[in-house]
Amino acid sequence: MGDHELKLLGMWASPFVLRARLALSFKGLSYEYIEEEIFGNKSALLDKSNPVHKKVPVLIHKDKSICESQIIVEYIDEVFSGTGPSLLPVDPYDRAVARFWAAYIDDKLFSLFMMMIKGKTTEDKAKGRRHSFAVAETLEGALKGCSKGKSFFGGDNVGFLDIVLGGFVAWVHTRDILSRSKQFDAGKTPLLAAWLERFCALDATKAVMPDVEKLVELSKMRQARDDAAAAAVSQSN
Ligand SMILES: N[C@@H](CCC(=O)N[C@@H](CS)C(=O)NCC(=O)O)C(=O)O
Repeated sequence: MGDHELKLLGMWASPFVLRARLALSFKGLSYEYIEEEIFGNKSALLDKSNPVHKKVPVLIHKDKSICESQIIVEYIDEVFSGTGPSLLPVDPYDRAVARFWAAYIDDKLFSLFMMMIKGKTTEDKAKGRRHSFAVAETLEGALKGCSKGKSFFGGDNVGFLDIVLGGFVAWVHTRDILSRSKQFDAGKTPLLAAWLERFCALDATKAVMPDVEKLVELSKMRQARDDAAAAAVSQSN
């Protein structure tokens, strides 16, 4: 469990779990990782630790559970303020701006990802992808403003927003492979494209990044399953 009595309930492919893992990795904190079977057999520990949503990630710190990925990242930053780099900006206004963009990422980027993956028709999926390019352009402006010309949303170092967006990078690569295009295109969003490369090259990121080939396989499997279910429905009508 490491020196800090930390456990993380997770699922390897989850972008939200990746956020918690990134925060722990950048802080240099050790913890016990427990893989959950979220699509079938949720453990009694998960039910007990997140009775409201029964979702991962859940961080368990000295037997107290903390739910919701953004809240977990903030908690880690506050409780372990003396360990590793500081993640949230120091200035209250900069913190407010970071939280605004974090909410935007969850609200817009995540729902468009779901639309690209789970859209009922090819047109729905294409629409999701088109809208996600518009969201990337908005995030390009956010990166420009927050980084103040430096390498990361957090400035010279990775901060809260880098981790919030960073949770999605493995899925960005996965969608890029499946769609044979670039979500963060160097021509349209050069700052974001450079950020993606820089962020993925960091050791603390590499240490916790899920295997993109496995994510591609998982996506193909889910697609085949959804296609079979849709075909069965249309045959029964
Ligand atoms: N808003 C939550 C979202 C967490 C979430 O959606 N987790 C998914 C895995 S990606 C989950 O546990 N799903 C299980 C379920 O829906 O029953 C967060 O930021 O932590």
